[in-house]
Amino acid sequence: MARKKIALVGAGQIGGTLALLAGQKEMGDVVLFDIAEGMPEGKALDLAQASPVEGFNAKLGGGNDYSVIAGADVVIVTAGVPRKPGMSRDDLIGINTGVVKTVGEAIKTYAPNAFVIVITNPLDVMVWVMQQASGLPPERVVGMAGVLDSARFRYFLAEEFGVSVEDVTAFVLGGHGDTMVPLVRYSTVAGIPLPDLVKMGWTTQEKLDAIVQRTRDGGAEIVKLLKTGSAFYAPAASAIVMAESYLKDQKRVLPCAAYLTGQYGVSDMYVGVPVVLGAGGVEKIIEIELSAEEKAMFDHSVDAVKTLVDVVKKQEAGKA
Ligand code: A3D
Repeated sequence: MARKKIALVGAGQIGGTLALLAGQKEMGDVVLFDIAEGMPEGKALDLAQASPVEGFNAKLGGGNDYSVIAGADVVIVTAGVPRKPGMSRDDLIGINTGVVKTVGEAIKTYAPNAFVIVITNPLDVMVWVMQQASGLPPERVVGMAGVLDSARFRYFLAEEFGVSVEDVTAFVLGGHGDTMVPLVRYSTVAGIPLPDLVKMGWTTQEKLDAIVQRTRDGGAEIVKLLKTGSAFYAPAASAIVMAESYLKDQKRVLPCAAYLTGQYGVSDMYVGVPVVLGAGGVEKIIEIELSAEEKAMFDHSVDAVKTLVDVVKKQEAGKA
């Protein structure tokens, strides 16, 4: 059986880490595309030279011509610019919309059968732009944010409770940004919901509220420390889990930015919701019942995404 092909569009901090992880996990052959001359080839060669040491079999290559992504089974998109300290994700919309549109058109030409995972910010809008530009069916175009946001939540909770990260599950809904909605009643330590753990005296409501806020600000905390860019190890690991679920038809239940057609009262937009990811891409969108307070937070988050989608629509109308 031929190896799968994973194309990484954008070979920067996240793209390079994606290539390493995809190689180490033997998910398939990897190609890196970037506009920076020599850089994707350089990273591919460096990683290929790590393969005998690490003991993985994967062909790695790269280039500045979109034809390198031809026939890819999975395309992960990080092309664009990341945040600098003091910038919000939304500040990136002007530059990154044009970049993602170009990438979408290239995917339409060279890899129309791929499963596409978008990481470029502002996430929920960029994945919408990608679907429009590529014309791929919405179930094969998703955005990575929820896996990362819930991983941050899980890590902070595991630290607070002094337990393994593996035994903490977390549930995050809504857009990727300051309005994301961490759902505490669906987040657990070994199946025990967080509100019960407060009742049991394992933590306090104040501490839990602080962790929720730290999760919302998780990206900004890292931007502030790094000074020259944004997080890349955990974002790459999160997208790899999504790619693996698709390639191996694992049917994992993961929070992803998915195209909604009426679920949660939202239409024609990408927002973070739990989905089943398998060989068919987004095979099912899981719609849970929200309390009035949760629904209000979710709607606020959706409004924030909608405002940005409208900005893009206006930009495009201005160009027409
Ligand atoms: P960085 O290391 O700058 O890599 C981006 C790469 O894109 C660079 O190598 C650029 O040369 C390349 N690039 C720029 N324009 C184009 C183009 N037109 N075509 C192809 N490649 C191009 O950034 P990064 O890897 O740290 O981050 C990439 C993106 O991910 C940014 O938009 C971040 O904001 C975003 N990000 C999202 C999350 C989410 O959770 C959604 C988390 C972290 C970062």
